[in-house]
Amino acid sequence: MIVVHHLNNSRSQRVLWLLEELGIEYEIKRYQRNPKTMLAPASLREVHPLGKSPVITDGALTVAESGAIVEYLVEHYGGGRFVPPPGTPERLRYTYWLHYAEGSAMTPLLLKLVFDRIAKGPMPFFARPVARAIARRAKSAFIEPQIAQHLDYLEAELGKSTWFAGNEFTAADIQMSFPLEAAAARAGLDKSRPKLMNFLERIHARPAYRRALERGGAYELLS
Ligand SMILES: N[C@@H](CCC(=O)N[C@@H](CS)C(=O)NCC(=O)O)C(=O)O
Repeated sequence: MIVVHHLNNSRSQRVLWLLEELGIEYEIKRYQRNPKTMLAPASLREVHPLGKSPVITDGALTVAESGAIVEYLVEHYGGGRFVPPPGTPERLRYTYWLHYAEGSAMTPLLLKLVFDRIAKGPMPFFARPVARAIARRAKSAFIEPQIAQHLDYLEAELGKSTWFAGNEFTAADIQMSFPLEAAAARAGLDKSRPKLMNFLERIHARPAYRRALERGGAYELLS
């Protein structure tokens, strides 16, 4: 039996969604973030040394890192579904988006989250104006232009095909959902990029996405 070690408000939601799309049985073991630090509890390190979410166990096997989990589940339980056939241009695009989501898109989004927190976090009153000025400068000079460049690129890519890897929905769309949801929640993705907003609407309407939310619990996007 597959067990999803599920941290509240996390990327693990994507794994629940994929499992629902695949229609296979799984269990959820829940972990709660520390409300102050937002870090996962130490008990998650008993599953995998990094103690990050998502992580799954399948019998004796432990698989961490969302891209690797997606590949594992599609390969072992997909029966050819949610992945383009090997050797096709769509398959290469699929692999690209599977890596891009965490390897490229999440970097500036995470930096934005960190600098937003620095500016708002507790500190001596005399340090606050300096910390705020540094955070503002880092965001305006580097982070926000980077996010805008990624979002423009993604908007253009979704002008070429219905889904990220081609005209069929694949697990790469599931993997891409997190950076786009994070961008909509806290990094300015809005209706000025209609193809991306339409992508979000389409995924949110999928019955499997809704079932995953029901089982995992509504989530708020953090990191
Ligand atoms: N690239 C990793 C990122 C894993 C990650 O950072 N997960 C966050 C939740 S979305 C986490 O576990 N945060 C809590 C912590 O770092 O303690 C993946 O895609 O699996």
